[in-house]
Amino acid sequence: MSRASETGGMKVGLGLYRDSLTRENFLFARQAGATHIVAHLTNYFAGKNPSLSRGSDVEGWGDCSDDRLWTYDELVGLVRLVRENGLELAALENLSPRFWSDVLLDGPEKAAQMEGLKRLIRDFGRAGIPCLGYNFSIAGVWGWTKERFARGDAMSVGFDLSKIDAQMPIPDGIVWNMRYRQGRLGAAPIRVSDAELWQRVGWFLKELVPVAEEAGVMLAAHGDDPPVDTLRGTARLVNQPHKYDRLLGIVESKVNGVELCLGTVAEMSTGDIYERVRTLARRNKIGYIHFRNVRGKVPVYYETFIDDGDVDMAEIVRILRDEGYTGVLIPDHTPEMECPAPWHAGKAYALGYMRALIKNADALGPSRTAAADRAAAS
Ligand SMILES: [Mn+2]
Repeated sequence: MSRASETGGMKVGLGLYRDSLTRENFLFARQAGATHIVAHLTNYFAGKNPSLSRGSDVEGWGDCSDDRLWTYDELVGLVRLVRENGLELAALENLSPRFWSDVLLDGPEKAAQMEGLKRLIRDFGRAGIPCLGYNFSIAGVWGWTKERFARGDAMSVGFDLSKIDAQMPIPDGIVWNMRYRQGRLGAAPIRVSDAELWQRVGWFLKELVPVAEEAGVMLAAHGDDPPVDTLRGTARLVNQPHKYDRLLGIVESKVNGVELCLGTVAEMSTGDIYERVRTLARRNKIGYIHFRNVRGKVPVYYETFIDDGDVDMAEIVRILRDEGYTGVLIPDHTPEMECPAPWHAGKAYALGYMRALIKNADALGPSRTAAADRAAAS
C-alpha cells in the first residue's frame, strides 16, 4: 500500500520553534509518524520556555529589534537540515515583527520593508519552501491565561474576556506582541480601526501576491487568536469565518490562502466550522492546518486535548478527505502532560490521535455534512 493511500493523501507534521529545530526533535517527529516540519525562525522567547508562554503585557513575548531578514543561505540550510533528517519542510510560520512592523502599522518604513518581504518570498521559492504562514495582526495573540483547564487538570490555555483589560494599550515600539524597537516617551497609543486594518492588508496582498505567485509560494493567513472584535485598541482581521472570503477576495490567486487554525475558527462567536473547512478545502485555499480543539467560544473558552473539545475532529478529517485535501496537518498548542517532558508528551498524544484519524479516514464513513449536502442538492 502506498503512503498516499495509507493516509488518504493527508500528511502529518510537527511545528517547531527556532530553538527546537534539533536532531532530537526531528527524530521525535519521525517516531510519532510525522513526515513534515513547519518551522518558526522568529525567536519569540529568547531562551525562555516557549511552551504556552503568555509573555508580558508590557514587553510582549520578547525583543526582535535586532532581527535581520533571513538570508537565502539560511533558508536553504534549513531545508537541507530538515531533509537530511528524513523530513520535509512544509512551511515557515510567522514573520519577525521587525521585518514588517511598518506594514502592519502603516509607518514610514513600510515601502522599504515590503521590498524586504519580496526578496524573502523570492528566496523562499528558490530554496524550495512552499508556504509562509502569517498573522496580519496588530495586537497578536494576547490576553489568555495558562491554567489547569484541560482534562485531568492538564495545563492549557484559556480566555475569558470579562477577566482581562482588553483595551489595555499597546506600548510604543511593540507590535504583534514583540518589541521591534525602543519605545519613545510620550508616544500616542496605537489605535487601528477595522477600515484601516483592511486597507493595510489589501496593500500588503496586492504588493506581495504577484511576487509569491511567480515564486510558487503560498501566503497563508492565520485567523485572529483570540477572535474578539477589538483588542488593545486595535481591530481584528479574520475574527469570524465569513471574513476569510473577504481576505481571499482581495486578490484572486492560488497563492492567496489560509493557515487554517481549527481552534481559532472554533473560538469564533458565529459560523459553522464544518462548512468553513469544506469551503476552504474545496477552493484549494488551505496552505496547512493547525489541528486543535477547544471548549467554548469568545467570550469564554479554553483549549483541550484533541479528543476532548467541542469540535468533532473525525468529521473534520472526513470533510478533508471528501474534498481531496492532500496537505499537512500539525498539532497546534496542546495541553501539557504531567511528566518530565510535558511539551513532547502533549504533542505525541495529538500526533498519534491525528495519525489514527487520517489512516482510518475511509473506515470513518461518509461525513455527516456531505450527506446534508447531497440531500440539499436532490
Ligand atoms: Mn493556530
